[in-house]
Order: sequence, then structure tokens, then C-alpha cells
Amino acid sequence: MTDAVYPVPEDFAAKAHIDAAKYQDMYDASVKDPEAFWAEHGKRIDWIEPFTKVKDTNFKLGEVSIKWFEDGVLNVSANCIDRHLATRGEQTAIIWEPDEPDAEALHITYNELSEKVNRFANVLLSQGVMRGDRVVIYLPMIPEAAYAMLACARIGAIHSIVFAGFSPDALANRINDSEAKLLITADTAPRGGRRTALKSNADQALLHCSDKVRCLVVKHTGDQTTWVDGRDVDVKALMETASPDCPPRPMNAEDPLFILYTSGSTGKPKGVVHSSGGYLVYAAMTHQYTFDYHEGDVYWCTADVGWVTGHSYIVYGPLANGGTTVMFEGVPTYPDAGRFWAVCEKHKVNQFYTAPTAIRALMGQGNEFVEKYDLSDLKLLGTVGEPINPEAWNWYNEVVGKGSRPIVDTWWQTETGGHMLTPLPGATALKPGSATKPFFGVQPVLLEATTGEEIHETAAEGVLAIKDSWPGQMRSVWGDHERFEKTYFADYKGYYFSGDGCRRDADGDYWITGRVDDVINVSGHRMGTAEVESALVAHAKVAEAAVVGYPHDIKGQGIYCYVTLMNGEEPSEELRKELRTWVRTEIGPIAAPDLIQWAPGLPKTRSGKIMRRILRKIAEDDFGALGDTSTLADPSVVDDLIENRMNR
Ligand code: 6R9
Repeated sequence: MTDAVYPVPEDFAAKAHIDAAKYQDMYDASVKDPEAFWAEHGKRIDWIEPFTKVKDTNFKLGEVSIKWFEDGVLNVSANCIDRHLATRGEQTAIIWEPDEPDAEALHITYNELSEKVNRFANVLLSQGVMRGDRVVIYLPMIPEAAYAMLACARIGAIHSIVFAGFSPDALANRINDSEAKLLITADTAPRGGRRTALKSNADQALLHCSDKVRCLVVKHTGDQTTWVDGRDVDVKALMETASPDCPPRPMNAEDPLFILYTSGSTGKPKGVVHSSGGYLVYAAMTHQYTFDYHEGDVYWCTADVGWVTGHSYIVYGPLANGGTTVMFEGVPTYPDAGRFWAVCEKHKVNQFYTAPTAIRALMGQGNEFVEKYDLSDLKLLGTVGEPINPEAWNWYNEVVGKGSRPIVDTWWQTETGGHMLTPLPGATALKPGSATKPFFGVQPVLLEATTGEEIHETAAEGVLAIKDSWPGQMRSVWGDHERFEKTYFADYKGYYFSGDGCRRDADGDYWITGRVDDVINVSGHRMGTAEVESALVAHAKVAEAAVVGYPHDIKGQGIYCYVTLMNGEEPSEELRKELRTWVRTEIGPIAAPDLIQWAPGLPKTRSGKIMRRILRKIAEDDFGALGDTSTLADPSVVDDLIENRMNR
């Protein structure tokens, strides 16, 4: 079977920043002489003191160290705000679209953004937040989330955003791991017509944290909340009296800008640390070229600022480029499945970036929800977070894009800071389901999974690794550099290992095949199966649990749990419900199990290792191909699991 290929539309290429010839020239230059390439492109942002050193990076286990522009001095918030004021102070920086379609959208100009961020920064200072301190942000998609991020950046504090869908426990763990001084939250968060009691979650979380942690509260809805005097602070009230002038603090390029916790195959979520200089250069450059962003365009990324996509492509990338970025409080299906397209029409969106899971959910609702709206301003579509299946790609292309907008399928990770494999819309022919080619400076390689040998044939399949550093790369795991080295540089010596499997076709285009570790991708959210397992076994009635992913029509992957109960406990529908609620409260709604199978025993090797390969196969309803079961301690448990499988 040959893959469908969509050549670059000529009129698009003619107007694009990067066409095919330019891509090839720039890419070649970027890998031949990275120092020279990034010395030039590092200048796209403003430096208080220019860098003289460009790249000092080492992937050798035991010595891993990543530094870019290391003697440069800058301020990220000044790059996202101040430097635009002279030329585009009255241009809209952020369009905020509220959950309720009839409520008023906000158009926040760069001048207004400047005033808000300066005031917010002064509030942080008044609460004793200093350079290098950690500030945890637990906010919904409201402008204050962007103000808080940029205010931290302005004074050199390190923000750590916790997605508002996470539970109090998950929030407390992240506050404690980063030893944060301050938590920023809101009273309640409207989403899809319902309200989440964020402040009440924060109250519960803070019970498990140092009593020195203060809590800034954004009164967003005005809903009543509890109030702890001496700990809780009304941010909006303080902003009114704070000075609108807070000089941006000069920061070193390598000073951390933020921490973002993400799931891995083992252990607790890790605090991914990103830098100030290299990260911003990379976020801004990828935003401009991948989306072919031009002056005056209205750009919308539907992600949440709680994920890396929201960091790089709602806030830092677009604002560093002086762009107009849409921030959406709601969900794709409220008040109905036409909301995305209603917002595109209303704000004349030019670039639209979303996740395959949203596309799959919407395509099932019928084309009339799209066709009602005028989408003629759209120039480009994008996807991120998981592989996109050709059916969803075709629907996105034909129904949303009317067959004439390029679709950029961007592969990257929390760890990479920005796009790694992606078409550039004026340069790259598209293939549904392929993230196509590397971005400038990115050297992808396929490795033989078992030997770690680099595969040099063009058409091949292997695990995906990256050969050399790029400016947006994470610098460390917060508080645990050894874990950083072990996770990404130990399995395959000398490379950054992505954890993804990948195929390269005869044209050299890359196709991500999914994770090769125990990480699953549920609705584009990354989750360690180990986290769900430890939540399950924390329940008094659960003796043991094993969690795997299985194919799910809308979510991409669903969460399949095998649960062994304590002696004497009886399985029941009620207990199933109870466990589902339990995991929701332990981790958050995104981790709620889809299927729970009672497992009297789990397939184990004689040394006691759970054989997940077998559990995955059963969950996929593909037990004809169980592979080698000869190392099982008790093969009969497998028959029982097959007999009672949940996904058939
Ligand atoms: C940005 C983001 C990273 C994991 C990654 C991979 C999967 C992301 C993808 C994709 C196929 C794409 N992934 N983009 N798979 N095609 N275009 O999603 O970061 O939450 O850290 O997830 O997501 O498996 O390793 P993060």
C-alpha cells in the first residue's frame, strides 16, 4: 500500500517563511554547524547581555550537561511583553474566550498585558517571592494564568503549573517536591457549564504541605470559598493597589524558567526543568515556522496551560513573537459540538492547533456542526499529543480544512520544550499520520531496540532517539539530576531516548508508532501505568493491580486495570465504581479507569515480574498472539484472564 501524499500548495509556499529549498538549506546548516546556526537564531530574542558561548552539551552518562547561550542574560517576560510595546502596544496579545458562549470575550492588548503582569509581579514580591523560588500555579484557563506565568518570569521565580484537573493529592505532591513557597489558585473553575471547586481542592492539598506555603486566590467566579486568614490572599484586590511598574529582572540563560511534572514509566512524576534562554528561542522559532505565523494572524491552540503545549504554544512562543493568541476556558462540546468552529468564526482564527482525541470526538457528532460556521480565515491546522489515525486526519482535512489547509502533525514531548518532528507547511509534503521531518537542529535516529545500534537504512523501524542537543531540551529533573540521566541517557548510550517507537519510510518521513515503555496516552494526556497501579493498591481492598492501555476509539488509549482483591473481598459492580472514584480522587479525573477486570492472579515470571506483554495482549482482545509464555510461573492464570476479559 502506498501512503497518500499531499504536496505543498504552491500559493502557500509562495507566501510562507520557509519553502522546500530554504528548509533543506537551513536544515543542512543547522546540523553541519550547530554553533553557527544557533548563534544566528539565538538573536531572534532580546538579550540584556548578549551570549558569547552558544552550545555546551554532553550526552555521556554520568556527565550529562546541557547548556545553551550560557553567558547570555535576558528576561523572558520582557521578551514576551516589553519589547513589543513600542510597535504593537495596542495590538491584542491574548483573546480570552470564556466557557459561556454568551459571556463577553476579552481582548487584552500588549499594553494591558504589561500592566497586569507588572502588577502581578509586584504582588508576588510583596508576598516574599524571590528569584529562584518556586511558585505552583493551579488555575483554570483564565488570563490570570498567563499573568501569573509571566509575573514569575519577570522576577525570576520558577513556576510549576499543575493542571486544574489534578486532585488535591497530586497537587500536594507537586508543591512538596518542588518545595514551593506559594500556591496560586482560583475560587472555582467553570468548564462545560459545570464548576470545579479549585480553592477547596487547594485547601485540601495544603493540609499536607508546610504551613509556610501561602495561597493567592483569583476571585474568578465570585463563588464562596473558605478563607484562611494569614494564609489566603485576594490577588485581584492586591493588584489594584500594586504598582504597574516592576522592572524585569536580568536572568541568566540557564536559569530555570519553569518546572512541569510529567509521567514516566516508573516512580513518581518527574519535575521537568526548562531553561530561560534556549527554551524561549526554541519555542518562539518553532511557533513561527511550524505554524507559518505572520504578523497580525490570530492563532489558537486549544491545549490547557497545565500541559507543555500550553506553555510553549499558548503563552511563550506566540507572545515572544508578538502574536495574538487565543485562550479558551471551555471544552469542545459545550454548549454543543460546534464550539471550536464557532470560536474560529467569531475571532477569525488563522491557525488552529488541537489534539487528535478532540478531532475524533467531534467527527462522531456530524459534519453539520462544522458546516454551520464560516471558517474561511483558517490558513493552517495542526495536531499534537498522539498519533493521528488517517480517518481523523481525512475528516480534519476535508470537513474543517475544506481540503486546502496544510495540517502540521507535530511530534514532541514535555522534555523537548518544542516541536521536534513536524512538517513545515510551506516546505513539506504531508502524509496522514506522519510527523514527517525534523525541525532545524534536530537529528533523529532509529535505534535497534535491543542492541542500541543506530539503523542507517532509510526505510526502517526502531526506537526513536535524538543524537545531539537542541536549545529547547530539558536541563534536568528537579532535585534529581541522576534520575534525568538514568531516564533519558542510560538505555542507549550517547543519545537522548524519547521512549517512543518509530518507523521511517523510504522518503525519510517519520511515523511515530507509540510508546515503547509503560507510559500510556489517554486523550493526549500522558500517564504512567505505575501511577494508576499505586493509586489502586493504596485502596484497602486491593492486594495487587496491573494497568495497561488498550485501543479506544475516542481517547486513543483507554485505561485497563487488572485488580486482585485482598483475601475475603468479593468483587462487585459497586466495588468497581468505588475503585474508579478512588483513582479519580487519588490522581484526577483523567486517570479514571475505563475497564476493571477482577484478576484472581496475575501472570508472573518465576522471579515474580508481572508479564505486561501478556496483559496488554489480553486487553487488546488479541490473545491469539500471546507469544512466549514458557517463563510463566503459573500458565493457568492466563486462561482465566482471557475467559473473563473486558474488551471484546
Ligand atoms: C507535546 C506532548 C509526549 C508523548 C510522546 C508521544 C506522544 C506527542 C505526538 C505523539 C504521535 C504526535 N506524542 N505528539 N505521538 N504523534 N504528533 O504531547 O507532550 O504530554 O509530554 O507527551 O506524546 O508518545 O512521547 P507530552
